[in-house]
Order: sequence, then structure tokens, then C-alpha cells
Amino acid sequence: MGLSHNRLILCALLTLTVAASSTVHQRSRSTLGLNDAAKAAKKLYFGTATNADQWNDTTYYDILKDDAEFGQITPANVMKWFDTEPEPGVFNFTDGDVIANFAKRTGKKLRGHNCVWYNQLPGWLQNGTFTRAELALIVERHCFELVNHYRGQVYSWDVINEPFNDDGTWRSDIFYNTLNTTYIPLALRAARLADPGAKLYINDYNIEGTGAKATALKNLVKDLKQHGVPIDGVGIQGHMIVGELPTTIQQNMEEFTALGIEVAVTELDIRFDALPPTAEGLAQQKADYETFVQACNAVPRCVGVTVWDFTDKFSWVPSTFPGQGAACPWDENYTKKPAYDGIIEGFRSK
Ligand code: 9MR
Repeated sequence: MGLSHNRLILCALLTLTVAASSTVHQRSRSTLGLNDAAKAAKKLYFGTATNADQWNDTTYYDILKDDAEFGQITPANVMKWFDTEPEPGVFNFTDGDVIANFAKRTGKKLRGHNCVWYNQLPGWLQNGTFTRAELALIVERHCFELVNHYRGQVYSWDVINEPFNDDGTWRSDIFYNTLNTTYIPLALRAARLADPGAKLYINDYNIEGTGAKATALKNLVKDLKQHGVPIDGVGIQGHMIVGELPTTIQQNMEEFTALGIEVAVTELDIRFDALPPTAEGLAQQKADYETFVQACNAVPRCVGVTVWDFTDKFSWVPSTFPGQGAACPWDENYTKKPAYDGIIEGFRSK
């Protein structure tokens, strides 16, 4: 009796040991995910933009929540002005909270996107007329309320989004046209007051390589620092076309970080301007993802890389650029493209 009882226990233990060792074996054999690779390279995260209405696609949701793939998320739409202050002084954080709560639940970093942008504004603001003093208060109130609501939950905020034209001149929009450049420090100071722990960023596209637009942003950062205005980082969006990467990505990041700020790649995707992609094209896309990630990897104060969604199924590209697309590391059927391995290799490069 005693013996067979002991045998049973021994058998059970053996089974457990075998099961455990096979789990270990499977784990060690499996390849690193994107966030794993970013962390192994001493970056803070690899992340993605997302919309909550995509989450009922279970394949999407499973990949999104996997910590091995994503350690950070950015709401693609719901923290923008149209959704968060639909009427003057009336704030709505319902949709933003869904994203913020998911980030909290899954232990992912959250990027706030965004406080002040010319696009996706509510009608009352887009079509309103305001004096300088009125609009200054509107900007301050919006940034303060928005950032304050998520106080303690956000790693970094895109306080200012896309303030420049491609030639480095200021974008003509309701903010610049009414307040000149004063809306920038107003917004940054309100955000700092609301959440002293959040990194405050200015985020833009077509600043991936050196050039007029990147120079304008560098001059703005210098000017803000000289005047004691809080600025912690520049977001380099990275909406690129396959085969058309600038050659100065790393140098450009180094020039930004030399100003005493960090940088992050905030919206990376590399699209084909003609579809479908050829095998050669996919290899070029892989090389381009690798080049971009490698640049971040080589710059210590480049803190992380975020893609502007991870699957072609939900990419913003085809609706904005008809006939173009296939920009993401996963295709529309959730098959990883060579681009996926390009990202991993970019983080491995030293
Ligand atoms: O992904 C966003 C898309 O769903 C919106 O329709 C679009 C409106 O312009 O904005 C997209 O996100 C943009 C981001 O907020 C700022 N940089 C460019 C992104 C792609 O257009």
C-alpha cells in the first residue's frame, strides 16, 4: 500500500518535472517578440497604436496584449480633441479610459496622443472665432484637463502634434493664426502642471532625416529650453515609403538628443506606393525597418519604437493614400512579414 502510494507520488512528480522541462524547452526555443527584443537592447518598449473597436477581432487582441510583442500602446484617435472636449469645457474621457485601463491591466506603457493638433478638432473649435485671450484659455484648459485626467498613467504625452510645414515654416492653423507661437509654451506648461511625471513631447512627420523641417524643430527645442519651457522629447513619427528612407536618420536623432532631450519613434510604418508587394519589395521593406530601428538602437536616448498599428488589416494608409499600403509588420491575415524580422535584427545590431 505504502509503496504504491509512494510510486504514485513519484509518478506525479516525474510527470510534473517532464511537463515543466518541456515548457522551459519550448520557451527557450521560441523566438523573441518585438518588445522582448527592444528590452534586450535596453530600450523602454516596443509599442503600437491601437483603436479599441478593433479588439473584438480576437487574433488582433491576442497579439496586442502579448507582452512579448508590445510593451506600450498609443490611442490612435480617442484622446484627440474632438473626442475629449466635444463641447467647450465639457470633457469626455470614456473612450480614452478604455485604452488607459487596458494599458494598466496589461502593464503596458501609455503614450498620450495628443493635446494640440490642427486636425480632428471639434466643430465648435474648428469653426469658432476667438480672441487671443479666449483661445489661450481654451488651449490651457484643454491641455490641463486632459493631462490631469490621466495623471500618473502616461509615460509620455504628444503635447504638440505636427506644428510645422515641410519647409520648416509654421503651420497655419487656428492656434498659430490666433496665438502665433505662444500656444506652444502655454500647452507645455499646462501639461507639466497637470502631470509633472509625464514626459512632454513635440511630435511630427518628415523630420526623420536632417533637413528644413527637422532644423525648425531643433531650433524650437533650443528656444524652449533657453526660456525654461518644459520639453522632454521629440517624437519622430516615421511614416515612410519602402526604398525611400533618408540616409541621416541616426545623425538626426543624435542632433536632437544633443539638445538635452530624448527621442522616440512614435508612428513607424513603411508603405508600398504600389501594390501588391513583390518578394523583392518585401525584402527592401525588411531592410528599411531594420535601418530605422537600428538608428534608434544606436542612439542611447532614443527610448523606444512604436508602429502606427501592427497589421495591414487596420492600417490608416490605404484610406489616405489609395492604392498604397502593406506598411505594417503583420499582413492583413496576421502573417508576419520579413519586416518583423527586420525589426528584431535592428534591435540586435550593435
Ligand atoms: O490613425 C489615425 C486615423 O485613424 C485618423 O483617421 C487620422 C486623421 O488624420 O489620424 C490618424 O493618425 C495620425 C496621427 O494622429 C498623427 N500622425 C499621422 C497619423 C496618420 O494619419
